[in-house]
Amino acid sequence: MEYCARIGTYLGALSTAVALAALAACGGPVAAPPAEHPMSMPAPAATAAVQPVAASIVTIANFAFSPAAATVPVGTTVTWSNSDSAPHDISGGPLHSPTLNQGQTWSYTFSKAGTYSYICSIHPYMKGSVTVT
Ligand SMILES: [Cu+2]
Repeated sequence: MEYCARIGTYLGALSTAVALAALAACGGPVAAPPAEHPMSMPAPAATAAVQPVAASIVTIANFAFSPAAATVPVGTTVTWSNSDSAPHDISGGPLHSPTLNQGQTWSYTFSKAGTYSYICSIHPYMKGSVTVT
């Protein structure tokens, strides 16, 4: 097992998955993975952070809000504009727009700081947020 232990040490610098695979191949007990292994793999797309964009106009196009994460100062009126031929709305928390057809807009004035998450209730996979600071 000395060989295997040495291999494990060398592989410690590599990804946890590779190190564990090598150790498992030796037939020995599999060590617990390190608590942290920074940069070992890219973040999954599902949890990738959306970069907030300072914007008071949110365009709805191709079944997505753009920017998906907008930031505005308190007191800003944000306007959503639907460019799609499909109808969309803005729904979440205090945000309750009517259905917007192509070319229609809807505005909401944010008077309190906070993060406001919303969806299109017609297409709930469409997600957006406005962070008011
Ligand atoms: Cu929609």
